[in-house]
Amino acid sequence: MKIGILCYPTFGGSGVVATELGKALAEKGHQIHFITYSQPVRLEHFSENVSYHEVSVADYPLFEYAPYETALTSKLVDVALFEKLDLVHVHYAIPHASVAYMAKQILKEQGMHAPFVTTLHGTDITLVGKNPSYSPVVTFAINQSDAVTSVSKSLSDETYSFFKINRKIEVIPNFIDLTRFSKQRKEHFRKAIAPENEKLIVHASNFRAVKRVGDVVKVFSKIVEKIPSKLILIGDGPERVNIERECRESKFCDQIRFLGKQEAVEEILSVCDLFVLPSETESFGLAALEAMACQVPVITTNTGGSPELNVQGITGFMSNVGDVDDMAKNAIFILEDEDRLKKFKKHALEHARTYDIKFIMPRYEKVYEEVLKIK
Ligand code: GMT
Repeated sequence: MKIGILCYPTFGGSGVVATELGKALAEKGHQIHFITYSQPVRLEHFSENVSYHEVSVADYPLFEYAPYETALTSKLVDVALFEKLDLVHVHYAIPHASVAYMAKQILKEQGMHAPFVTTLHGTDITLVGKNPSYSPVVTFAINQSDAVTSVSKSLSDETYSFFKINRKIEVIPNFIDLTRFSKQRKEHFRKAIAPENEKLIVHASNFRAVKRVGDVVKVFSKIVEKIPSKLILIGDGPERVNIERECRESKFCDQIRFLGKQEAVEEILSVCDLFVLPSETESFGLAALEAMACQVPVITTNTGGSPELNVQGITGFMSNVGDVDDMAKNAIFILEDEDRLKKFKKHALEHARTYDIKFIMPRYEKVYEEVLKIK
């Protein structure tokens, strides 16, 4: 199949899923065309079946806001016609689903049928999509999609309960490439960060308010009182400056390292003992799955799609949002006993294996096949 993919190219779950899925489809022989405003972060290497088409937005003094959607639609139309795309897969509803709808109408006028699949990722529904500035368009574009998927049952339930949706939403969870995300021998990293063999606690995110990174630090400050440990914070985003300020003023400053954005997250995860993701909401929690694949148990909240991924008492623990005492208590329980820690690590990996891209990618292919049957 010839598939156009629209996504956000930056660090972030939806872009990662879009890029990894596109790469895997390409490996299987499909021709993949990424259309976005900069090179997707995980699209590092040349691949015979992958092309990247950059969208440039022509500016004009009249524009207070340059019309990215118009430029993206035009680029999609151009690529679809020239490359003879069979279908378009859009990741993150805003603005990609309405862009694909518009392109479909333009292409129809030119005698081409270009169906589109919309994958809902989370904040496009739970935070941004609900905003009245966007919700009518999001509702319309979801209903007009030729197929809709969501990354968890919780997200699909939330979509049905908030928007007037008159069509099926298929749940296809996030996935993991276990050839990349697996425990690697990086003992020298561990030595450098934790020379006294302290336990390593880790968090990775885009440091947006929804991630509640402040809670990670609170949980860590309780753990470190009982168990010698270090905290590694991976990623960057709007809240980082505040968290960094707080940490600099805390007595644990020396035990906390901010690593910023990292390409090879799996190398760092490989030496860690516990991942903390205390988000306000998390439609799936890809970062937690990546940790589990590297044999790192997880402490998450019990909201959104987290209970679909994190098995209470087996792969880690879940607590109510903001309940840092409970999170710390559970973290200490996992870390204080070596045998118990080993068990949690083993179970985290076993569970992560069920999300192997090998099992999940064919489910998207099936959706594409269904869509192509409908004319
Ligand atoms: O977590 C973010 O803020 C990034 C966001 C995105 O759209 O890039 O991630 C969402 O999509 C991921 C991939 O499907 C999910 O694993 C994340 O749970 C989801 N984030 C939230 O729901 C907050």
